[in-house]
Amino acid sequence: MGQNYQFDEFDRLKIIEIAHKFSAQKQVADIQPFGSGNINDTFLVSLQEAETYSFILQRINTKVFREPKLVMQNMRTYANHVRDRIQDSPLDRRWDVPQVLQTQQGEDYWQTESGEFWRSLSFIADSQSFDVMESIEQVREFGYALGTFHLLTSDLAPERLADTLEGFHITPRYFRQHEEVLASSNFKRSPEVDYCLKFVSDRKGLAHILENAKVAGKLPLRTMHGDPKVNNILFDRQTKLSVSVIDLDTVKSGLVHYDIGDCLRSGCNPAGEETNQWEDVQFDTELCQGILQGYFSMARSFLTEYDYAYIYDAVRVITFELGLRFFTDYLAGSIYFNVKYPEHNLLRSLVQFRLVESIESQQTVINKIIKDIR
Ligand code: ADP
Ligand code: GN1
Ligand code: MG
Repeated sequence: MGQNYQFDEFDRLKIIEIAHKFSAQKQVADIQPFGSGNINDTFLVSLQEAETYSFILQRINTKVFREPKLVMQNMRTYANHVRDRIQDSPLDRRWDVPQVLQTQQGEDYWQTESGEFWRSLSFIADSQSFDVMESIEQVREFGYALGTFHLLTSDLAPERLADTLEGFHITPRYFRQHEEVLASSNFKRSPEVDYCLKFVSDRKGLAHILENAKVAGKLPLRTMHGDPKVNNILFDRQTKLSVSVIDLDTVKSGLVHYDIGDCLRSGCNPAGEETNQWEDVQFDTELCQGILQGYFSMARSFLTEYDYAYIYDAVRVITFELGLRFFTDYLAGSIYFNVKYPEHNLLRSLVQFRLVESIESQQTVINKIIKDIR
């Protein structure tokens, strides 16, 4: 819920008490809801002794991540791998990985009696995240960050990572879910709902493109991030360079194409995925070029011919998939994504579907960009 999270004095005191479990006996001065994630509840914890020192405290959404201990296990596997790899071949610039902080009992998490699952992460200093990209220089850095993530994990065998969210980014499964919800829920019809229903039924063919390429052996399973959207990348406040890829809950075995697609989907939509003006949403191909320049600068060493051939499909499929996920969640009564008002997920799906239309209308331009700068 991030900054949407409403909490009273009772909650505040309870959360401060939990923060103390991770604070290595230092006094907690304050906690503040932080960031704008759609899944977990995130807080910034400040300690009394040093004003600038702080850490991140998160309540994992256990309705989404049913086995949060596996999430923590993956975070360790990932962080250790990247630490070793950077030690062996250092990058020529700042690159940080959030560290899992332990409780005073030496655990990676704290579970409350009611079953809430809390964890803490080191705060990436002097950094900030953005909900919308603002310039070509910034999107180049966004692409560079994902390329760095993929390069650093290109030798992390995906089998070493647990599956923290079954079915995540298997587009045909979202179609099946959609059909089940349609059959069982009593949703309200409106022109927007009808537009979305038609949009989905017109694009059934999209669901299998990447999965078929996987089955045919064209696209291999690799370590993927799963959620590399704009605000999961941190930028240095001074240099403006990207310095970290965060939100590691979905790091697991999968197709890097879902990542490349998601990076382009979220980085090339200047209106942002929370805009009210969904009819004006456009996929910006100059931003697309900037992202891919940054991404390819790190990823050329491991990308194959097939990888390049599926980039256009990746951006179209993942954008459609997210629209479908928002729409299905709206029809089901908003049980997955955190929302601020009842129609929130419907509006979010309209934004993504409009973006799909804009991507489709610029297929030739996007493919030319990929060909020219690969
Ligand atoms: P969610 O899964 O809900 O999206 P995130 O892990 O992405 O949760 O955290 C939400 C926001 O909190 C991020 O977008 C970022 O702004 C901030 N954040 C999370 N972890 C860190 C960190 N280690 N250092 C600095 N900021 C962070
Ligand atoms: C969620 O947690 P957050 O806000 O970074 C979602 C992503 C979606 C994204 C859309 C685990 O990401 O898949 O693309 O919202 N994460 C999960 O904003 O479902
Ligand atoms: Mg996030």
